[in-house]
Amino acid sequence: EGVVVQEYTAMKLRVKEWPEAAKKKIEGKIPEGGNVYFVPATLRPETMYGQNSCFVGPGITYGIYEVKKGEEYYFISDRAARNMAFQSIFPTWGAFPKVAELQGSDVIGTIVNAPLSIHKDGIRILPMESVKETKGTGVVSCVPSDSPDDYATIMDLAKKADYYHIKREWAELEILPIIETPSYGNLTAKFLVESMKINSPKDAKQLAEAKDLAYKEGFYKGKMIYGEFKGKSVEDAKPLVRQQLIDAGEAFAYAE
Ligand code: A2H
Repeated sequence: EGVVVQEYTAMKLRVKEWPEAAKKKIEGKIPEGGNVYFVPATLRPETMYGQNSCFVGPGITYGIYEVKKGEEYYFISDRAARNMAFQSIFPTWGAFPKVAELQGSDVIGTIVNAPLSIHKDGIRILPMESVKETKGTGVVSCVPSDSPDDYATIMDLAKKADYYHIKREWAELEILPIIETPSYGNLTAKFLVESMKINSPKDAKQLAEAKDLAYKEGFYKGKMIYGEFKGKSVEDAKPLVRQQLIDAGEAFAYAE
């Protein structure tokens, strides 16, 4: 990746309800009243209205790290924790206090509260095989309107719910249009996945191409059709949504 620095927006998705497998592993490790947050890293904060779930890699090892003693904990990859330790995100420079260790597969089905999402009762943590351990926080927000990877994954999860050990209704959700583009309409990811005949989240090469097209069209030609910045260009809305989330304490800057 060389010298390019990615400026992510790290979102804070507060846990409302753990599944049994996760409960066993965190028992006695998070004090009464302590909040755990899943922290997806995104380059598209302006799409966060459309979060309908959040992905982890089922085979990836994650940690829960203490950010504010007894109060605030982050669920992220160990690699992300090491980076965050040097970005003044944890209380002590260079230290990353790990209080629990879990596999992605342990947390499938967790219900979290996602800032800005239209799903006010919460969204589910779901598995995504293509999550890379080496990027971001290892946690990815699912926005199927604008991310071809997310769209292909959520379709596959709904189709093969039993295989993935999830309930079909966790993945079979309405897709909210957020951004209008001249070439791909208001559901860019769906348009590209269908027109490029991408059949599976494993079509990595085609998905990379679709992701590139979606990103460029969205950023340079997209217009917001949902949310507080409706009517503005994506280019103008992006930093505004980001700042609003950060000011509200619902996100923070994370670079790598
Ligand atoms: B983006 P870049 Cl709507 N493994 O957020 C796989 N993908 C990851 C990841 C990981 N460990 N960490 C982050 N990502 C995804 C939203 C979004 C994103 C939309 C459209 C495009 C898009 C909702 N998912 O990304 O390789 C995250 O998905 C396309 C650029 O660092 C993050 O932003 O350039 C993006 O990839 C970061 O990708």
